[in-house]
Amino acid sequence: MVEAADTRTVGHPGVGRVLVVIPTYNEADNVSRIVARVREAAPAVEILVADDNSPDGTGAIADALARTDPQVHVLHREGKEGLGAAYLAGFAWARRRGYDAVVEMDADGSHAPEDLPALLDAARDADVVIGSRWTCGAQVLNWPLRRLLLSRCGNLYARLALGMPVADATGGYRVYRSTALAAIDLESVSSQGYAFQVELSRLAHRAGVRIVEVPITFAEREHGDSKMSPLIVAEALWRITGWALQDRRTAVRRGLHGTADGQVRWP
Ligand SMILES: Nc1nc2c(ncn2[C@@H]2O[C@H](COP(=O)(O)OP(=O)(O)OP(=O)(O)O)[C@@H](O)[C@H]2O)c(=O)[nH]1
Ligand SMILES: [Mg+2]
Repeated sequence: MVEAADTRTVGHPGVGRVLVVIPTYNEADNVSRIVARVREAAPAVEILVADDNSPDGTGAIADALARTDPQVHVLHREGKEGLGAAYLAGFAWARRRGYDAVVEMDADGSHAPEDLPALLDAARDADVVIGSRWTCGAQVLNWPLRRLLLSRCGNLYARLALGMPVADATGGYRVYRSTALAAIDLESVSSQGYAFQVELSRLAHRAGVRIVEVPITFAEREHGDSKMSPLIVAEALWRITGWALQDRRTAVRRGLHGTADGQVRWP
């Protein structure tokens, strides 16, 4: 029998030691379930629950899980600062401890841990793997029409405005290898909600790292409340527009030529 410590050292073949960062805010109904599913689906990975002092006691539930499982860790943060800040703290935690790859995963079950082995397999030949809802073979279950439209339109806008060949730039189920995290200037990242995922996609694309998309089965959350708000959508819209304008200004200054489709190719 392989001891837990040995399994942790081995990690995922061809990728190395993997830390799944799960940000939580009021996910008491979900946190035990998602941790158990990850442990079952990918026994060699470790988990970091990054909790923003959830009033519903999610942090204490995560602590109890960590006490009985050496592959589960908890990062307690002082208060709610948004998804982006929680992920940045999780990335820093992972880098200090020398993990070879970090996974982003929601706590609400929308990102199926059963898809994780396929994402990690793809990471053998990529620096960033995006679990994509909008790639051939993906499935989106039980999402209302308005959420489907929001995601499709938001991704279309991000792709055209930023010239990124990424179908699901807002998706939050991802693998970042340490090579990608080292190439991206994480200090410069300031967005919070969906914009955080778009900003990291943009920075990864501009850093020239290898990005691949793998189809996933995405499902609407079954328990707990969404933290999505009109403010998060608005943040994504104004930030994407701001980056697009900034890219064009930079391109003009450097004498780069836009392409026929109005996009800018980075050298
Ligand atoms: N630590 C931390 N986690 C957060 C914060 N806001 C959201 N989260 C977590 O981020 C993940 C995604 O949030 P969701 O509310 O599911 O947002 P969403 O998936 O865009 O929206 P839905 O599709 O409606 O579920 C969940 O695990 C949340 O608990 C925050 O401010 N701090
Ligand atoms: Mg969700």
